[in-house]
Amino acid sequence: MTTSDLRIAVVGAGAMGADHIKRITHTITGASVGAVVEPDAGRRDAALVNAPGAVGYERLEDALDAGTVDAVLIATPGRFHQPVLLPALAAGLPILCEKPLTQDPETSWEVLEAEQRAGRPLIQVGFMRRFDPEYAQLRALIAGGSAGDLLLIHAAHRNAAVPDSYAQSMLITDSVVHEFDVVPWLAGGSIRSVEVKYPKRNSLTSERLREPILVVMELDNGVLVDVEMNVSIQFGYQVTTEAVFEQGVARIGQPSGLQLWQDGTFRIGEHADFTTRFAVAYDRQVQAWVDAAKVGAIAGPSAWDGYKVAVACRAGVKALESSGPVEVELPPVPAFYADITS
Ligand code: ISE
Repeated sequence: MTTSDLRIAVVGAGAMGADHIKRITHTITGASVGAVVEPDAGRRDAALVNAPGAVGYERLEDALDAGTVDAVLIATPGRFHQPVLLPALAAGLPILCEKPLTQDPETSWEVLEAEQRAGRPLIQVGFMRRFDPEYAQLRALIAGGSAGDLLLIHAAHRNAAVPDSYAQSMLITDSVVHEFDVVPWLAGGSIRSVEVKYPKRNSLTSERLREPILVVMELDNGVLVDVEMNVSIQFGYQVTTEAVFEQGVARIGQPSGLQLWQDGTFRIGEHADFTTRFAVAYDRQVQAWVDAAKVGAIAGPSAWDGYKVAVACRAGVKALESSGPVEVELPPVPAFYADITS
């Protein structure tokens, strides 16, 4: 820690919070963990081992009262985001909020209002895929037009398994939520409608789930996107994208690393989960946020981006239960966000 370090309160010390704590302590520069806010004492103590000098709290308000926090990283489950966002905004602190911004458009809108009262953009939403080098390359290819216009995208989002707490609606709100952010960022335009189709059910999935699902998004620039969302694929974690242009095809997210030919077979490793698949993206995201926070800015998806995704998620959840496309209707972007929207 140096005196110019941004002192971060990490709120939530579950898998993602613990991962960010290690990242802040060991990988990125210019920041340190000043507080770990977690009601579960066991988790809090385990997380504090990787946060030398940090103090543990049960509530964010107590950490804020101590006056030793410069910024807040929110890594609680999504349903707790709003109650943490509001005091952090009232304290005028920079915030990195894991996805989703909140659970629904109404509470996300309340967060937008609170941020506007704070007077400047304070929230960056943790849609980390925007910081993945291959996603950035694909975005540049699309924008540059060297392969012609983008026509359609095939995406696959595959998890080996999900925890017992994962409900059917979370196929959209916890998983496809990433595509709802990253696809418009890649392809330009915004989502006009969302449709969900059900292929044959995977008999290995949990009884409470009906999946995989195929999500079809129509963008207002004519680009069509299909996402295979799969949360019991068993073999590992895989997020791939194939973009089809007028004059070519581009792919990202292919397995990389050691390739092995042996005993008449060819093998290459695959990720087990998102913490390794997107490790570089998470590192770059948190570093960019820290650097920007120090100069009073954000460096990634804004709260307005989070709001737009909340609206798309509402349509997506409705589409899980209906046939045909569900429209996505957004209000006009508030002036406050007009210049920082992606
Ligand atoms: C998880 O919460 C994530 O955010 C991962 O990136 C996603 O792939 C996974 O499906 C979600 O459950």
